[in-house]
Amino acid sequence: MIKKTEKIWMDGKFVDWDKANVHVMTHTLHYGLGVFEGIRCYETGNSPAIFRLKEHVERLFKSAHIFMLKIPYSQKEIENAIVQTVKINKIKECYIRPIVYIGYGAMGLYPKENPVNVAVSAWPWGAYLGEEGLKKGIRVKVSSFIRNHVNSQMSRGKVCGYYINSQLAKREAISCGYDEALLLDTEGYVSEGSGENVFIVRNNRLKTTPLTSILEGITRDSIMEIARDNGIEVIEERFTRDELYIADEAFFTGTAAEVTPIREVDGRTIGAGKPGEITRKLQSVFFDIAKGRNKKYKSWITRV
Ligand code: PPE
Repeated sequence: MIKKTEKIWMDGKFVDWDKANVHVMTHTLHYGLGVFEGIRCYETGNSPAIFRLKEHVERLFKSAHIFMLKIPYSQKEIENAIVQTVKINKIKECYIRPIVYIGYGAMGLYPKENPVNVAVSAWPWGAYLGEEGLKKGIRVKVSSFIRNHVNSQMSRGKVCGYYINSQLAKREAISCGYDEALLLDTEGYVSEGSGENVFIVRNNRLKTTPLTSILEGITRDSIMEIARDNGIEVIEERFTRDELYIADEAFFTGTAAEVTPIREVDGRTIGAGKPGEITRKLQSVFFDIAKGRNKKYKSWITRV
């Protein structure tokens, strides 16, 4: 169950958590067109800090632009709403979920007059794939469901309806005894997890899927920059599932998943079956930055 906090920002006002309701005829609930973000805030010792706030809000607006949703606020106003939501709830570490949705009005697929509503909630959310997964690695299944074609699931957007495909994949993986699903693209190359980007390490080189059929992950971007700064070569290149099977190391990245090592894929052990050296290094630098312990990347965090 979600851990409740006190207030949720809805269209410019703070509302009690239990009263933050929408009408059952809310358009997005029926048709799935809404855009959202997932952002994390970490305790830094003297204040909570939001990780890459500006980039997340920018992506929210880009998602809305692709789907022709007009957000009735500026990016600055949404950034501010997010900071205030963390502040008012007095939480130190949390996950933040801004959502832009088509509200109550007409039904049907062309809701010209319906309002575009915005809400921001924040609540404590621990390790997405479990504490143990974060430490020891998880078991992944290549899904029988493919990631939707890029001309339907346009990958620069983070859109509510996209996640029905992710849920099919996730349910299948779990019903088969795995922790998470990995989807292939329409041409059979590795694309992304149900809610994560994927990386492999082979011969000390880091490889990740290019931005053709995946969400432009902000954690992915952060990890690539951290790797390069640490002298690790990074390439963005398509790869197949068997290259993943023979990788020395593999891991998922995402706001919720953070940096989660992968120790097994489709019954094949990855590397030594435990988090590899490069994965552990990148994971540790990532948490140091997010938790305000690495001054070099202080522009990535917004103190609350
Ligand atoms: N791919 C997908 C499909 C995806 O949903 C996410 C984030 C990523 C890649 C990584 O993106 P980024 O967070 O910017 O590094 N998934 C979000 C939703 C998770 C959920 O279950 O809800 C997240 O991690 O917040």
